[in-house]
Amino acid sequence: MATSLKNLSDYTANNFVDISDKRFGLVVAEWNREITDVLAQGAHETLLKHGAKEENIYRNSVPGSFELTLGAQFLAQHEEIDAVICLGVVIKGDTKHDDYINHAVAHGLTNVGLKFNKPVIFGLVTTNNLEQALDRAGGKHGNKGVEAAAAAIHMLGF
Ligand code: RBF
Repeated sequence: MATSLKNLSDYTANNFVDISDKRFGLVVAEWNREITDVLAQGAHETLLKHGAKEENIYRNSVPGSFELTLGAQFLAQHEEIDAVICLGVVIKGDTKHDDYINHAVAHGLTNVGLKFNKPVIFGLVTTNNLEQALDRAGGKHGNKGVEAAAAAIHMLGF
């Protein structure tokens, strides 16, 4: 489904489990920081809104989205972390860097989740331009950080 047809108001909290004792790792890329900060804020607020405790949310930054995978692994390997939420913004440029980064992160995060058997959420906003990224970080297409947090809570109830 195109992201334009789905935004943060779409997620349903009906089946959310009690997360008051769950511990969350947030891994946030510093590239495009003005945008990733908004994603992180959305994720953080969503976790609190659904019952997570402030002291159970561990935020870490990585230089760029490519490093989200290793950052996720550093957190996921700790038994006390229940879910990891990875947030980054990759904007298409003149070269194919975006393709390489996006595919590497998608595969990497999939592997970390499978290796540690816990939710590792792909909150990577991949866009053609800055405007599309802003639209997805508190703009007209919602905040993908909110949706990433909702996905983590959903998966904890699996
Ligand atoms: N990281 C991002 O999170 N978003 C980007 O849009 C982004 N663009 C990049 C473009 C180029 C040409 C390069 C070399 C790196 C870029 N990075 C970006 C950084 C990348 O994720 C990583 O931090 C560095 O390549 C160091 O491993």
